[in-house]
Amino acid sequence: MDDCIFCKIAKGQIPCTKVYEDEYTFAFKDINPQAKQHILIIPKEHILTGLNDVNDDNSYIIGKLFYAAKIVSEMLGIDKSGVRIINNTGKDAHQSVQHFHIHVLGGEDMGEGLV
Ligand code: DGP
Repeated sequence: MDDCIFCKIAKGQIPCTKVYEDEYTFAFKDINPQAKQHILIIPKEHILTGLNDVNDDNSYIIGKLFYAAKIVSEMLGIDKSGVRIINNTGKDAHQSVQHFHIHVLGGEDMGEGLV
């Protein structure tokens, strides 16, 4: 996807604070952090836009993203204290970037609001 900001980040065409990458995933700090630690984890390839695109063939990528979230949480030392993982899909969730991503938040008590 030529005009996708997250594709450009994963390809190194737009600078970011990279935290981790493997064969399938790329993780970097959110530009507008909502917690002390706020990492975005994306598939390197633009396979999915949102949850509505997930199917039997591509659902393995969700597991890869969560596995990367576990590794990143350990790297940042927030795995023991707890993390919150969020995916925004669509208008009501205010998804702003149409390249599937999960938010990994932690490093502080995030309260009981929003699940
Ligand atoms: P969402 O609302 O789930 O689509 O969240 C998209 C997130 O992406 C939002 O928290 C801000 C972040 N973001 C948008 N553009 C950039 C960027 O250029 N660099 C970084 N690091 N994060 C970005």
